[in-house]
Amino acid sequence: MTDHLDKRLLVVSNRLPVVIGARDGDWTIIPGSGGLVTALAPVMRQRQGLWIGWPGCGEEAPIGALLDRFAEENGYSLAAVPLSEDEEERYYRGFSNEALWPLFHDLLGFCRFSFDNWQTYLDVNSRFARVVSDHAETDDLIWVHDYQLIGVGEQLRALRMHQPLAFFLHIPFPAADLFRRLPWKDTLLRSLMGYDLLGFQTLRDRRNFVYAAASLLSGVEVVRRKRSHDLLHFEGRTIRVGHFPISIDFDEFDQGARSREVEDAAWYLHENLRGRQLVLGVDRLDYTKGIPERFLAFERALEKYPELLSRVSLLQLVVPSRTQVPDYQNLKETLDQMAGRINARFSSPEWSPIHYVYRSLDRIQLLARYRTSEIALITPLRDGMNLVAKEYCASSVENNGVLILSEFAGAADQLGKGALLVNPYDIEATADAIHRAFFMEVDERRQRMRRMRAEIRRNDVHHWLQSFTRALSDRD
Ligand code: GDG
Repeated sequence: MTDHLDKRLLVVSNRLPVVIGARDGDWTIIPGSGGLVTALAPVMRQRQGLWIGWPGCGEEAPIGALLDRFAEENGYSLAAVPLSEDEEERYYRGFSNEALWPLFHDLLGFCRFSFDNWQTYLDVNSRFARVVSDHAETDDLIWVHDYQLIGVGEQLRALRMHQPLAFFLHIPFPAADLFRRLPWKDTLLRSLMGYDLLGFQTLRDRRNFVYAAASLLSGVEVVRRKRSHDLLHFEGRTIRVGHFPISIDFDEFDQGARSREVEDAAWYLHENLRGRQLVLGVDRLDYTKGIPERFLAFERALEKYPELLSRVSLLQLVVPSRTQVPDYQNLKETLDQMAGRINARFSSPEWSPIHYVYRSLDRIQLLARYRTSEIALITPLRDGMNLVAKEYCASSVENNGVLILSEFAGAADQLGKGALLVNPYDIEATADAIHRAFFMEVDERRQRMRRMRAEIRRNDVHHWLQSFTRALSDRD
């Protein structure tokens, strides 16, 4: 049996884990933030890994020199796959974000299926595969990430690469009946079957995929179903399919939230609240995150339970995202209007119900808000996992936060016993959950939060990484 745990890791993702910029005429390259970078960076360092992706900057940047500098400073290497503006438009904004993203989040109405975009998606996926084959060594473990790069595995096989090929999907996999609507469903399924290991976020995603593959692609045979994984046979190969819920570095959030800087920032926030409870929402600007529905539920709570007036505010942080895509621009306008309308309806001279902030906060300010908010309202219409929910719990160091969580977030599988689960389309029930959370006794808050924190501590991101890489070595 080969032990994949010692192999060099070659990670492939749409974006490299860096931010490249220019300051006062000097180019800078710094590690990006986000769960995946935090999770993978230590392992990449330990195994002198290689990360391949689009650098996210134009050709004017001295990319070679910047990547060398990054490798020296961070202990693992990067290789860039450049994209032209047209490719960025068609492969990334077009096919990935206007076809696969909404389809995989069950939002067929947002889908735009364009044959030209699909062709560019395939071309860019082959380009990624060629860069991988130029850099890969015989003993590498190749790990491709997410919906933008589904086709890379099959292309690598066509290039006769014999290394183990693994893929992890960060977003949900839809039910077969929905997936069937994709005009290129066969090719996409066949591409997924090009990997040796397929990882999904939840058991539901894994089942959706296995059912779609077995029912829509001829020649797929399910040879074993176990609790931990399924084995499929296709064209003489065996494909292992598992679910590996991604997580966060619990200790980092727990310790970060206890730090002096966060404590000071949290104290300052608290002083300004004058005894009011804070309900927190944190999301990338995205129509899958259910922000308009959340505003309506909060409005309904104020209408239905007047005892909440002046005693609770919703702080909604929205991080700008995909700003070039029209649906995202429309959503921004909708949110501006809704927040304005609700505030005009309920505000008093010393209180406004919704504080809507459209920008990214630094980590200390984010953790301070996690720590201070008595309630988190995280209600995506559909979400692969939702790391914000886990970050909120890990930062709730006084054990007294209440998490209201959508039952359609992958995180509901792990946090369902401690959170108040809601259907985000059910405005009435979400309003009731806000009321219940507001009046929840301290003992119940503590009991629920302790459960969730214990779960995240046990199943943290290091555990996720280990179980995924271990699954590649198992042969049963
Ligand atoms: C995709 C899937 C899956 C947010 N605001 C600020 C900020 N953030 C950080 C959070 C968190 C991240 O952004 C958002 O992660 P999510 O998991 O919630 O959502 P997606 O971006 O949609 O991620 C998702 C994930 O991939 C991993 O597999 O869970 O389902 O859609 O880490 O902390 N960070 C800072 N300032 C902010 O204002 N610094």
